[in-house]
Amino acid sequence: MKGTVVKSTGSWYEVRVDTGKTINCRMKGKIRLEGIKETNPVAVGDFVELDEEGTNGVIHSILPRKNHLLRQAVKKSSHSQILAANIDQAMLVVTLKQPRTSMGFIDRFIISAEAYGIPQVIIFNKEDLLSDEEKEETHELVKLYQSLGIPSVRISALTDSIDKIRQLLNDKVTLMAGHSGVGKSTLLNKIAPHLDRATGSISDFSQKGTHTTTFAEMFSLDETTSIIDTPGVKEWGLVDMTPQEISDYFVEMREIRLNCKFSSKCLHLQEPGCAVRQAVEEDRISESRFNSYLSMVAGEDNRK
Ligand SMILES: Nc1nc2c(ncn2[C@@H]2O[C@H](COP(=O)(O)OP(=O)(O)O)[C@@H](O)[C@H]2O)c(=O)[nH]1
Ligand SMILES: [Mg+2]
Ligand SMILES: [Zn+2]
Repeated sequence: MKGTVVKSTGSWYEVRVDTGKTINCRMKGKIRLEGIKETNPVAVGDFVELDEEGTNGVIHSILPRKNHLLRQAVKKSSHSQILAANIDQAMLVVTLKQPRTSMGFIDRFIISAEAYGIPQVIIFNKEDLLSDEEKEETHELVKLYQSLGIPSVRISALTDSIDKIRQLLNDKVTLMAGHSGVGKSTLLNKIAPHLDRATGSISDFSQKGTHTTTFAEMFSLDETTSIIDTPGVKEWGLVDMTPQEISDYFVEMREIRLNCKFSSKCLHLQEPGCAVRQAVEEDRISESRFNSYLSMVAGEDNRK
């Protein structure tokens, strides 16, 4: 039988098979995937082959992946985590308040997804909590990311209609990620009330280690639309990228960097005749994006 992994606890996997039924599975021995160091790297979204064993199942192979999204933990640099596999887009939920998501975090997420060829979407949530000034700031950020070709929406999951978001999800498998407490489960509940996902109280997420969503889990919204709710991530590190690659993944630099005097080698730091820095000065590249770029190239550890 073949199926899709819809939930993984690390030792047990829920697999949805063609009949629509979900089977609890374990892994048979150690399965390796080409190009991946870890053994048993099964993630939500993986297509697997399994045998039924009584009421449970045994996964005996993982089918080749279209893609996956990998996150590097910062403290233990050898530790990376596959958030999900075979996804059509990565939706980052962020907030300017309670808890504020940093620009660096947003850009590291965007660059990582870009590196895996996964289109991105950004949801700026909790609009209802913002001052006029903060609303203006969000508006500017939405404009910025839209101009980079990334659909971006501001919303209050508590008070607004989520029609705009539902449309972005249609006919796709979407991974939803973000800090704990930004409102992922609240959004999901609004999109699919029957799911009744547990959500955290405002005081919960500020307490270290409290996560209402413990494991990634995929839900189907209709026959061709699924969404994956993930546990909150505190930090987002880049996986093995050279400065050249990083500058490639900043879409707004791609063309401009060809005009740098030492175009193939320019890292846009102090090199003479740098077209990228010129573009920043002329506001054709946003300063906040360029700052994110600089901190990534410097390998800085401000990855919160
Ligand atoms: N004021 C306000 N609170 C929200 C909004 N969205 C979510 N929350 C609250 O934020 C807290 C965390 O939400 P939750 O969905 O559990 O976040 P998750 O950790 O990303 O899944 C809960 O108390 C929600 O009620 C919003 O748009 N506005
Ligand atoms: Mg949650
Ligand atoms: Zn340059």
